[in-house]
Amino acid sequence: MKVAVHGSDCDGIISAALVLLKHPDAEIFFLNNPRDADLIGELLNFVVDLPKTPNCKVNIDHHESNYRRLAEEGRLTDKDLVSPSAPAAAKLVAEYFNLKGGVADELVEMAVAADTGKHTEKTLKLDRVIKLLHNDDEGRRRLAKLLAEKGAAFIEDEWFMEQYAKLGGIEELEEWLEKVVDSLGDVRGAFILVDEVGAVPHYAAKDIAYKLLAKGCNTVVAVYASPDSPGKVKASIRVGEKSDIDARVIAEQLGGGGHVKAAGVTLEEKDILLLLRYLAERSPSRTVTYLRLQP
Ligand SMILES: [Mn+2]
Repeated sequence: MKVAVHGSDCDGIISAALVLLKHPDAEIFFLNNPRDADLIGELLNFVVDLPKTPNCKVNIDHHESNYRRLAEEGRLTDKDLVSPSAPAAAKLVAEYFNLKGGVADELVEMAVAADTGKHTEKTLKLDRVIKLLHNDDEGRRRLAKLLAEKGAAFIEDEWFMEQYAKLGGIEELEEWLEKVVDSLGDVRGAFILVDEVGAVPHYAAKDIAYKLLAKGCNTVVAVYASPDSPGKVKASIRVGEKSDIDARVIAEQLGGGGHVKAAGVTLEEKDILLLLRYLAERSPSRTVTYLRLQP
């Protein structure tokens, strides 16, 4: 049993955990970049939360872009479970393997929260550790196994707490971000792009976005450097609950992708200006705020 999952976010790792519930000995490939899915030379039983590869038997995914491409190219078969209306790939994995109740439900709930812009303190912690382990496949497998065993109680696991402690300085960072957000005053309905390059580590890059959304922002974009894309920057687009902005459409304008409430794109730093313009075009006040965090 060989399975490829998206390796750098909650939904992907939780999907791996659900696969392990059903097939504890499955070999899992963790991919940071969805585009790498094509490069795996081996025959894969399942490709999850990633675009369908020519070498896969079953594709389980919820990305609109993947669905559209597969439909256009006639590559979708009745073995696949590709449903853009699903809030998380993990939900489809649970459905596929008929995993219900207990740990499986807890896992699906966390994946849905993460992929629909409703991160909780718990899923944010999980997300940070996933980012910390971004090139450590053994660590990611251990994390997926831990999730399969303990569900939402992963947070009290000793090994998990050890990993979390490696993040170092995260409390001070959170305090600073909290202060920055408070200093902005009323941000209800605002469109804000936060330039965190060099100032906030990649594993905490989206935190300020969630803090701003909680204060009523319409759309927040966090721009940061990531070890996954040297020489470029990543932009994570997050959209508030009541907003009718589609994060995916904005990301796709620049070659990225994702979902309605959460999408992302990798950019040349100079293209931040372009992104600012696309945001201003959609903003009812016709403005976007550029917020630079200085290290
Ligand atoms: Mn997903």
